[in-house]
Amino acid sequence: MSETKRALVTGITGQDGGHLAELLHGKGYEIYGLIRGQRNARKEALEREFPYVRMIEADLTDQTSLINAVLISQPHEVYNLGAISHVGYSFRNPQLTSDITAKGVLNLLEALRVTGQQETARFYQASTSEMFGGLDYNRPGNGYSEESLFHPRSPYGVAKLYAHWIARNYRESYGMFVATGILFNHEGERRGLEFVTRKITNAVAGIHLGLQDSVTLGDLWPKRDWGYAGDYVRGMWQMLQHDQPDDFVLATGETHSIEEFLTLAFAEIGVEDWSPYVKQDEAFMRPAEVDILLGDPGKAERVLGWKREVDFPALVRLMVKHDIALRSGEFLPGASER
Ligand code: NAP
Ligand code: F7E
Repeated sequence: MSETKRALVTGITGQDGGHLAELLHGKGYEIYGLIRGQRNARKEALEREFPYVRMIEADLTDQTSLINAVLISQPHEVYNLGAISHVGYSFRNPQLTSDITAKGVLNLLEALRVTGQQETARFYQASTSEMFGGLDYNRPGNGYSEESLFHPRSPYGVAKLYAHWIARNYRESYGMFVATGILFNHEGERRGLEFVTRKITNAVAGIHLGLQDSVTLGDLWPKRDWGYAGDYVRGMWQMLQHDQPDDFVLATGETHSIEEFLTLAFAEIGVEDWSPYVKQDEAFMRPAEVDILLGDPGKAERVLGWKREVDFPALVRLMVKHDIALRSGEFLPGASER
């Protein structure tokens, strides 16, 4: 009988962590999730939703706690999803971003190395399309690939580029099985309310239910390659099952503006002209913007057999429907616990 696989997941309380926990549980893994802070607001929700996840108190900035996490979990697979992941926040908190999103990766790789687990544990690093930056000169017509030039445009993007290269460096230096997934934007029911797609679908639901009048956003022209998070965590897992550690882009190969997202989201509640409901405020604009992101997932499709299942209209629809159902509960007693 084969040994049960053990996975250690950082960022288990985040969007991708939730989807990944479900996927790994379905595959029979023993799952260990990092939980930080002396009173993490998401801990109880996590315990309720994923009773099978074994939580380990640790923080990506605390080397000792990471060594402890590795010793407790003895992982076959490590998924490093933990990060300051909000681009706007990273401009306001650049040093914290670099401590967690950049150096935190080094801390985790070192925890594996000093505990002698670099040979048995396969490592997934959550890299990002924000490393490309979307400027004219490095923008290929058919989308960014694993070979494209990097030019990050935010403290987040810069921190992720360090993380990407230190992860690759451990693969080259110590022969570790380190895979990097260069993931384009992926969204869904678990997306944080601070990201534009969920901010919109949450507001559309609120407007539909008479709970709010409008939503205030930043720039509406930027374009993103938006996919569904459930499809993307499947790709992460596939990268760690492949016979060679490698770098893979996951994307849809389509790009859409925020205006297009607004149009589809409001259409779900029967509103054709969304302009009366959308305000703009400079507070939500960034010192440097990434104008357009478009990815080429050809390598992941060919080598891993990865394929996204949810397209752009289906993504918007599922998010609006989910938020209408969720916010309908605001009328009920106990709704403030949401
Ligand atoms: P998310 O929802 O923002 O989750 C981030 C996670 O990081 C949370 O669980 C958070 O825990 C954890 N974290 C923050 N600081 C930490 C620290 N000091 N120590 C340990 N954990 C810490 O992000 P996501 O959308 O799931 O994304 C997962 C990963 O993929 C991130 O690394 C992100 O940068 C990257 N990525 C995301 C996308 C996307 O479109 N979603 C695309 C490309 C790459 P708390 O609950 O304690 O705050
Ligand atoms: O912004 C614009 C904003 O914050 C998308 C992260 O998961 O994907 C994500 O980063 C666009 C930007 O995502 C608002 O200026 C307008 O042009 O939803 P976002 P992001 O910055 O693309 C990448 C791949 C990651 O790796 C990141 O971790 O929308 N925008 N108005 C707004 N954005 C926000 N958040 N809020 C607004 O009100």
